[in-house]
Amino acid sequence: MERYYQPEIECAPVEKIKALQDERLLKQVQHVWDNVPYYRHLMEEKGVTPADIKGTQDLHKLPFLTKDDLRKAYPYGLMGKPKKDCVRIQSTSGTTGKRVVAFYTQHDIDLWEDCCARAIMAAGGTEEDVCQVSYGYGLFTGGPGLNGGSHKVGCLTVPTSSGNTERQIMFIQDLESTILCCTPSYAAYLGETMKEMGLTPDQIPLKAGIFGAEAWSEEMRQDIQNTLGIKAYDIYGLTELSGPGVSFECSEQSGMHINEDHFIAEIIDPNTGEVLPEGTKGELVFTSLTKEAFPLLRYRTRDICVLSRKKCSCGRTFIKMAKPMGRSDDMLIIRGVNVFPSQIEAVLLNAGYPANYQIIIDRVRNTDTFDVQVEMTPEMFTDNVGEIQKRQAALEAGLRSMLGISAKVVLVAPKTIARSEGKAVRVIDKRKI
Ligand code: DLL
Repeated sequence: MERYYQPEIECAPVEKIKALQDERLLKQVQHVWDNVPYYRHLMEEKGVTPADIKGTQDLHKLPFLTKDDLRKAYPYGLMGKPKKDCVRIQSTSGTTGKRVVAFYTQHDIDLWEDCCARAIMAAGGTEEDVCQVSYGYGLFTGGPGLNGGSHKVGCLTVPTSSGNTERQIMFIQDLESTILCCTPSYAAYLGETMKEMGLTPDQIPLKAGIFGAEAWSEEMRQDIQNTLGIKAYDIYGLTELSGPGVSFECSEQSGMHINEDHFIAEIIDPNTGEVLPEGTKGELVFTSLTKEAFPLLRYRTRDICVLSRKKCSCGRTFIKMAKPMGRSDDMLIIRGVNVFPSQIEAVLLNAGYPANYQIIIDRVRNTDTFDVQVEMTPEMFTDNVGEIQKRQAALEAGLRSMLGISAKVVLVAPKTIARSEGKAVRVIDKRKI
């Protein structure tokens, strides 16, 4: 039976959701206009005032906000509330330049935790469950968000944070954890380790996993489900918009419902900024409707995906986003061809390899080199050179047909590629451009 945390809104008629969005948008635009001079200035530059925004149909008139704006306004320039009204910050790891620092009032945290509670209940969570939160705690939003959601559902919450794999497994077994929350790459690693310990899926008490914070393929989902003996649910979010729980998967496991009472989603053409019709692939843009302390309007996520309002068997009416196929800034351009790491992952997993790989790109004498290191599983490990070459050639052919360019595949021994306890590092781009 499908379970909901807030069924009155999660399953509301679409017209009711739209009406709520209209009402909240007007309030939010006024709030930003009155309290965020940085964005008011962008609106003035575009010649828009709150009076021009009468509902969601006018959203396209508002200017975009980008990560670059966040950097320029760092740290306090986009706050919608005075510091004295804020109770928390969270922040990104800042691998691509300056960190993003997001602010929260107590009310913002409350709504964020509601969104995470919706995700946990959609994954079957109840107060009977033991929910192990193995996302990092601290500045990263994963741990605090799911921790709050787990409390709201009433699960017994185990805040292990990330890392210390042995201790994670000990708690899963001793406390009989039923729900695991972590990145998909860490879930795969936990699965791999438990398998090595001789544990079969039926000896692992887990029944569901809530995995997100990075792109993962359908093939990787199957892999994790099989090794852990669970149902694996996707969850999406970003620090700028609170953290995990912007959208979440239900029992259908075919895309993530966006919490539309708190966020409006648009898909745009990343090059022109034009709004694209539902069902078209493009860049995801979010407007936060209820956030007080860090109220972002039309924030460009750089995530590439597709929206769909097709009726969902779970009963929820919120629009769904497909698994993001990558970020427009993660997209690699190799020898002029657009390549997403997720495409490479699909080829590898379809051929029976684990999701332990690394893509290494360099430029030698003005030509891009494109190497993919792939780990063999212990079962396929061999030191027969001829056999390895045959397998490498097969993977190279698979990649060529998927991507349209050739890559050099190097098969490496099991456990050679460093495991990640948080987001995996898949790409090493050594080109100096
Ligand atoms: O990763 C928030 C989060 C924590 C989401 C735990 C889910 C679970 P950031 O560190 O700010 O926030 O990174 C946000 O990660 O723009 C996407 O590119 C990527 N991302 C997040 N969830 C998914 C997902 C958190 N389910 C950035 N699939 C986003 C693919 C994801 N990419």
